[in-house]
Amino acid sequence: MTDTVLFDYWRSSASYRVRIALNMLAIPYGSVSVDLLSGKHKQPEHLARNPQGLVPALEIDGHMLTQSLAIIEYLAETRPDTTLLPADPLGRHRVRALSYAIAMDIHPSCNLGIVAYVMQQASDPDAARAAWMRKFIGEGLQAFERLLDNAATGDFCHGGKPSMADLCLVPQIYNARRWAVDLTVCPRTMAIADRCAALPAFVAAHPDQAAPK
Ligand SMILES: N[C@@H](CCC(=O)N[C@@H](CS)C(=O)NCC(=O)O)C(=O)O
Repeated sequence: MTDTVLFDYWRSSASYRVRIALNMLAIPYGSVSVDLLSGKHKQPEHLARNPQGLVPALEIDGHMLTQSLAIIEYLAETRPDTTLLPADPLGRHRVRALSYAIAMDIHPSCNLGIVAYVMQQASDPDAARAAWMRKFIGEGLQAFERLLDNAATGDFCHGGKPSMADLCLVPQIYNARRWAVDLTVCPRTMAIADRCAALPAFVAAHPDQAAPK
């Protein structure tokens, strides 16, 4: 079996999702940090891994994979006994819908390149960035809270085991805290996020563990 290498950045939510998945599946992997702040993700070396110029990219099973949710689904399909996606179609739909609510609706509007552009247009860039983050993460998480008001929600976003949706939620909450988003209005979401955050696979994937020493 080829070595598994994750090309990531410690604060990247999308990378954090994949780190949790690899830990949950006990897949040993090495990490290569791609420094977003100095633009390493736009250099030819990283574009050869991911032509989009984004992290993460995962080298696994002799392939270079991109897109965190597609990577997680690949892992769910190729590794036995995962709880990342439920066995039933309706359950899979729900886990994907919850995951997309974060990964496709909240996360892209708060990405580095987007926010850098917002800052360029503003007379007070730092204040504009903070207001932008609070608005889009706050509104998105309030919608997520409403989605969790569902009989299929259990100790975790879907039922009693962590799934891909929880892997999306925890990094988004890390990001929300970074920007001082009001999370008191999302009690259901926070109870699940706190429960996940205590699990070893999530602890080991935390940005504090992945930060360059
Ligand atoms: N949909 C992609 C998103 C990847 C993504 O946006 N990664 C961010 C870090 S979380 C990034 O590389 N940002 C660099 C930039 O915006 O220039 C995925 O889930 O993998």
